[in-house]
Amino acid sequence: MSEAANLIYQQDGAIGIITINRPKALNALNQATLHELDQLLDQISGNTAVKVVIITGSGEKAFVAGADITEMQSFSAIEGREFGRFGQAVFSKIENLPQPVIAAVNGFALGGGCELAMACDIRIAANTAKFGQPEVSLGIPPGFGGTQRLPRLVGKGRAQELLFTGDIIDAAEAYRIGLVNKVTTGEELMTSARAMAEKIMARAPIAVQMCKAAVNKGLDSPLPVGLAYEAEVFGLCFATADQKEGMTAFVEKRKAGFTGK
Ligand code: CO8
Repeated sequence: MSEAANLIYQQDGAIGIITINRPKALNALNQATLHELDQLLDQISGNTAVKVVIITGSGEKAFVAGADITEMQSFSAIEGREFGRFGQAVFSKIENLPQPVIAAVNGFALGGGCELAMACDIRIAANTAKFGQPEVSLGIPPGFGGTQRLPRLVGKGRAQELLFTGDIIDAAEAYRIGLVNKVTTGEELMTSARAMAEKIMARAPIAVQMCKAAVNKGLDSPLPVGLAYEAEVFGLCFATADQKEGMTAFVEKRKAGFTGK
C-alpha cells in the first residue's frame, strides 16, 4: 500500500486499487491529485504484476464530485485550457492503460468525476451513486472528455440532454441508459468490482489486452481501419502460448491455465 497526499494505492494480489482520497472536498480533482494520478498510472502501466485496476473514491458520499471548483474559480482562459488538456491526457492514459480498468462508483460522479468513470473500461455503481455533467451550471462545458465520451457511451440525444440540462441522474437511470454496466448495494460494490476483476484475470491476459486495444482503436477510426487492426491483433495472438493452451484445453475438455505469455 502506498499513500500520496491525495491518493491511496493498494495492490491486492494482481488487482491494483486506486482510491481518490480527498473526502472533505468530496474527492474533487485538483491539480495536485491529477499529477499524483498521472505518476501512479505510469508506475501501474509498467507493472506486469498488476492485471486489473479498480478506481474508487474515499468515503461513502462521493466517487469524485468533479474538478476542484475552488481551484478553477480564478483560472485565466490559458490556465483553463491547460488544466483541461492535462486532465484529458491523464484520463486518456487510463483509457489506454494496458490493464482493464473498472470504476467502482461509490457516490457522486459529477463533472470530472463522471468523466473519470467514463475513461475507465467498465463502470459498476453503488445504488446510491449519482451521475451528471453539471458544468453548464458553472458557466463552462465539460473539459475532461465529457462531450466526447458521453455520446460514445449513451448516444448523442441522451448525452446532449445531460450536457445541456446539467441534470443529475441516479444509478438506476445510469444503468438504463448504458452509462454503467452494473448496480450493486454500497456494501457489495468492492466485492462486485473484485469479482469482475477476478473473472477477467482468469482469461488469457494478452487476448484481453488486445480486446481493449482493438475496441479503443476502432472507436477512434472508420470501420475498415478498426477491422484491419482487429485482424492484426487476432493473428498476433496465434503466436502466444496462451492461444495454444486455450485451444488445447478446449479440445482436451479441461480448464485452461493461462500464463500471460
Ligand atoms: N470542487 C471543490 N470542492 C467541492 C466540490 C468540487 N467539485 N464538490 C464538493 N466540494 C466541497 C464543498 O465545497 C464542501 O466543502 P466545505 O465543507 O469546505 O464547504 C464539501 O465538498 C462538501 O460538499 P457540500 O457541502 O456541497 O455537500 P452536499 O451534500 O451539500 O452536496 C454535491 C454534494 C451535490 C456533490 C455538491 O457538493 C456539488 O454540487 N458539488 C459540485 C459538483 C459539480 O459541479 N461538479 C462539476 C465540477 S466542474 C468539472 O468537474 C469540470 C471538469 C473539467 C474541468 C476542465 C477545466 C478547464
